[in-house]
Amino acid sequence: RIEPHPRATPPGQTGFVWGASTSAFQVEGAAHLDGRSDSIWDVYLRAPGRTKDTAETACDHYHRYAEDVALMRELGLGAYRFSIAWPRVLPQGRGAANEAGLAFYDRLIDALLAAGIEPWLCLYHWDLPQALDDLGGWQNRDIAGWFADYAGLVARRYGDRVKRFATFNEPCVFTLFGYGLGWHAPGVADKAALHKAIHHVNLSHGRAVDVLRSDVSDASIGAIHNRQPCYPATSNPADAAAALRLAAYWNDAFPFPQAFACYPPDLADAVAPYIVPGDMAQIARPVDWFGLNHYSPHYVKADTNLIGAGFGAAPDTVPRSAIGWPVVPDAFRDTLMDIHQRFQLPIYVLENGTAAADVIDPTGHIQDDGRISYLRAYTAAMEQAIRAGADVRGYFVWSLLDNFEWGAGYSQRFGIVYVDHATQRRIPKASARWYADTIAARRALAHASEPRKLTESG
Ligand code: GBH
Repeated sequence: RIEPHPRATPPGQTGFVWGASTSAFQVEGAAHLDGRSDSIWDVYLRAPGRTKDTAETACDHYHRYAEDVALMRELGLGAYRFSIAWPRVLPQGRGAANEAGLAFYDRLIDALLAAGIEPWLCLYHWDLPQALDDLGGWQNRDIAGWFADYAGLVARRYGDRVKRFATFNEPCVFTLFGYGLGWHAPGVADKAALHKAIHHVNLSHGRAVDVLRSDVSDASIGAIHNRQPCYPATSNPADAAAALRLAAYWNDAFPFPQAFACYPPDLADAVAPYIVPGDMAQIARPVDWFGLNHYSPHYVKADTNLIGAGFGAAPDTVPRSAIGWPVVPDAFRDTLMDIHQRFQLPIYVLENGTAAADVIDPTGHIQDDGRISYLRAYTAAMEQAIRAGADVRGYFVWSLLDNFEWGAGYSQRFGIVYVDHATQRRIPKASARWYADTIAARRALAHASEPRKLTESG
């Protein structure tokens, strides 16, 4: 299956795609409009002790999508990655489709195409219909069939206009945080739940790949994985062992079976009870690219939690962003090289970015120097990886808009466009201008280096 790939396309060369990403739950709002039902995140956020913020309105993208597409066009984006809210198009998760919900994505996709922006559609960015969680959610093996049916509905509805499909966003984060550590919806912290969820998500991925292949001609399909080096926080051997354990979950629980039809050795025994003959081949369907989300490396310490590894323990010498995440561009370059070596697929960076201190100056401009220097350093690291042979074909910044940052609510701003959450006013930050200029400069470079067409006069 693994074919040698043509050498890397340097960014700027025609074909390299520059874009921005969002997800349905984080931007859409209209949480109970036009027939959308609760997702597990709506329910999770209502429980005591969570952030007081809600995603009921979020960025009101459901109503302001046209304005947002116009902004993307102004910035010169070549592509926009969004996700479909499963509870909007299938309120019960399965069975009857909701025409009003489906029609929203028709409007969005048509607006993108009219603006010359390629839609990248992600099927699952964490907002499982609550109705399916009531039946066991990702712990119930039947979900592979429900997910395949949902994928088919989306493929048949939009596949005439959308060709880029991602099955899952960061399967490791929502399984480990949602079923293992209890930090994300649905808030379960249980070893068996985690391992069932891991296997059923992998199975659902493979089933969806088959459906997308058969229902969409020329589909270009991948999954989006978070991957980052897991460094021991100290030279203590217990931390070194914890770092290896975390890496098995964090980096390999999904990409490894999806590429090689087996679980990483550290996980194999734990997942084995849930595997039925035929599953591993069903999971490892060929895909067209590797989607990477990357922000920073992990610094890991031994812990008493169910995987024996805790993170967020970066030594004081490591530079950090406004929210304390380590800023280590070399780790991004290394991650890209590692993916290239192991998986030998074209790579799309589908999330990279940072929260930063956004300062409104007296003229109303928003200065976010921290974000600009982060993006500058990280795109430079990507270019180093490309020069070293990694087949990176696109870069999408997280995020287009300041949006609902899960457990942190609206307290963290990742957008290159500022959103005043009280008025919904959008104000492009200095980083948006920087990104637009960067894209334009790379495009100009690409066109200048293209072989000139011979005219009739020669
Ligand atoms: C992505 O998750 C999501 O896909 C996206 O929805 C989200 O808005 C975006 O990133 C920004 O968070 O231990 O201090 O080093 C990323 C999830 C981020 C989870 C880094 C673990 C560790 C921080 N990961 N985090 S730290």
